Amino acid sequence: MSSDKTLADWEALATRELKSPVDSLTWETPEGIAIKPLYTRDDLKAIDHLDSLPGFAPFVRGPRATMHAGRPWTIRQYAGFSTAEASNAFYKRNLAAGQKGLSVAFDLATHRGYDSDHPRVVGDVGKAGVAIDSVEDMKILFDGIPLQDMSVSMTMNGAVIPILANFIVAGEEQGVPRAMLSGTIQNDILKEFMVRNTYIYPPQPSMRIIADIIEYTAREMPKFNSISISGYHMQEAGSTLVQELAFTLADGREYVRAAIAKGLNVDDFAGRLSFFFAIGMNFFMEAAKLRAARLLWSRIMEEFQPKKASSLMLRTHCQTSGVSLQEQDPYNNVIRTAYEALSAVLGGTQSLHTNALDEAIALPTEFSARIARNTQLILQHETGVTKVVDPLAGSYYVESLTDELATQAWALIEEVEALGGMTQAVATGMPKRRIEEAATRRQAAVDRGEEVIVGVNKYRLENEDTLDILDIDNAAVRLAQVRRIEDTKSRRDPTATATTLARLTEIAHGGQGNLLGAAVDAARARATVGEISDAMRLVFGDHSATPEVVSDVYGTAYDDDPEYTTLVHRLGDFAKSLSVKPKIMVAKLGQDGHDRGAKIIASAFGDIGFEVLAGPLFQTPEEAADMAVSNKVHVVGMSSLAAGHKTLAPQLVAALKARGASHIIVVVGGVIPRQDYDFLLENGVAAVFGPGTNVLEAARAIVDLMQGKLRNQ
Ligand code: MLC
Ligand code: 5AD
Repeated sequence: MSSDKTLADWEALATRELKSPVDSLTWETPEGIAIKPLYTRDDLKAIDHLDSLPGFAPFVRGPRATMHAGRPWTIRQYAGFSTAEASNAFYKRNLAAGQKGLSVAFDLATHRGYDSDHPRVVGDVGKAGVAIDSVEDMKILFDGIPLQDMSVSMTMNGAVIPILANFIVAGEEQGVPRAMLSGTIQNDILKEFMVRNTYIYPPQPSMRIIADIIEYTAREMPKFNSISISGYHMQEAGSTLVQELAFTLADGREYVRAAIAKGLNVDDFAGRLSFFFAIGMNFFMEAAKLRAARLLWSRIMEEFQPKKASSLMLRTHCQTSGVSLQEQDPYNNVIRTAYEALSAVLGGTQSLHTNALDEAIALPTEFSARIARNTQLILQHETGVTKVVDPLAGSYYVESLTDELATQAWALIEEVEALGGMTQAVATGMPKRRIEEAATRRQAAVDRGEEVIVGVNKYRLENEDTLDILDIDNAAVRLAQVRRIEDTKSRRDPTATATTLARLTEIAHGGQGNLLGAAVDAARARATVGEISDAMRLVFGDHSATPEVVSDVYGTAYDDDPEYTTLVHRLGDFAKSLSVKPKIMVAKLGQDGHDRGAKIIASAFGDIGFEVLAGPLFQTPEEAADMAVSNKVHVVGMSSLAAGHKTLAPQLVAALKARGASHIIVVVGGVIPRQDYDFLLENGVAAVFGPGTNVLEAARAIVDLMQGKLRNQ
């Protein structure tokens, strides 16, 4: 029966039901998209992608004709910790239990091109991922895993040349020629400068490295995806979905231009570009985002006039959102991850990682990894979602969202173009600033309870059980790695190592040849990751960034909130009594580049009335102590998200003491398991602020500490 009711009839009925105008139900998302309570056929009128079919450009409905019905997405869990031996055993168990593809997480020392015996990485070895120093480690990592059959993703951007070279040689020594290797290397440096921060060299040589890798893989490794253009980390850093979409696709366009500038034909490499997005809690919007991404990418690629349809195709990996997961009531994370996974699947992902429930505090354990993996296995085998292609197509709401996201992202992509493309835009700091503003705004919304997080700012438990978590003995891993480095160096032919490294430096200088090609020779000659990185450092130098802090975002969100105002006044009075503004240094130690938390704290504390000194990334404890002392700060807030806190915080306390500066209060914030609080407090740390901390409460606690301590002096 067709209805004779009109939209006006519905509006009248809805207004009566609501007892206020229907517009009051419109939800403004962080993207600035107005979500109406009802979508109808009318909303589809202006949308022109509705008739497209899966497998055909512009691929809104998916890159493959049969999508998950023909082949389900790859269950690809990102993992790696401590040594190559331990990670290899973990991979084998996961594969036996239903995982389909591998995805390697390297430790931060490796990311930044340092061998495990380097003094700057004492707190980082084996912590956030597996330590890899040479081919010998890489061979152990894949021992018993046939590389001709297994697709391997490697998340590596800074030390991408030595790591890919080591992988190629490990394959070779397993008897698998490089042409048969399948997998993906992340190799996406632009987002590192924006959000993830595991860069080594400045932007220009970094872009050259990418072009060299695309060239090498296009010629020699036809089954290997040369890049994984990543928006994931932008969302983790606090971006909106429009920003994630726009900046990622703009990055992709920049890489295509770099490869073409190197003389490559677009059809020779475009089919092996791949993407990577985060999937957060805005369920329909996230699925729509993947559809919009495919639509826009094919539009961007049309500009390069490819002949092959596959050159227009966006294929992507997705990971459920780490930042959406919480320390409090952690089993809720299983539920969040399951919704996010379903959204990624409905959006048509090719490959998926589901986060573990202990995400907010540690790396997965055997148990949490099993639940995370089973979340995908159950989706694939029990729910029927794989049986049909793009089931959300035709939904008034999802199609409207797809269109709206595409329109908004396109406008931002045009803004980037007007700045001269993404490399230029990154140099102006625009994308990073926009993301940091969005992150700070979001934090204020959570702190104010406007955005509900169950178990954190609403329905919080009175007592939390402690969770068993993975704890890595960083010192033992480091010792084992140092021994293997010594052993590898003692067995190699020093002339071959030196010659191949010199050749790499020469190519970096502008000599003929491909950086990756030369690095493969060096890796074969057992040059280490650090040595290969240094051979290029000699020419390229190190990139260093001065941290910028956004202001007036957090404070503005509080407007004239009484609690906020009270704190601001209290701080003001305290400043008068001290005759200076209370001064806090926000420090990032070791190779941990995750700076979302540090940036939010710096920005919010500045608004509240602290004088904030933002330390640079990658300081040693001694460097941070020097900076704190010479700037006469009252407090050092160390932000730790990569598990180095147990090594680095006591070192910072000791370094301050050695400089006669024990009066400086040390607090630690970030991903700190409850199990570690006592250890830190016993080792000179005055307070610990774990995940889910309300920024205003942290500020209040720090003022308490300062007033207590400084009054007594
Ligand atoms: C797929 N195939 C089909 C099909 N679907 N064939 C017939 N019918 C269908 N319906 C074919 C494909 O063409 C392909 O073959 C093969 O099956 C595999 O499918 P795929 O879709 O290409 O999947 P996969 O191999 O898993 O590749 C997915 C990818 C890739 C293209 C997105 O780049 C990838 O795996 N990325 C993972 C990235 C990742 O794990 N990153 C972790 C980041 S963690 P052929 O021959 O065409 O190849 C991180 C965190 C941090 O970054 O910060 O540390
Ligand atoms: N093992 C498993 N997952 C990891 N992540 C980061 N490092 C590891 C690791 N070694 C995941 C977390 C994090 C995201 C960047 O990747 O989910 O949020």
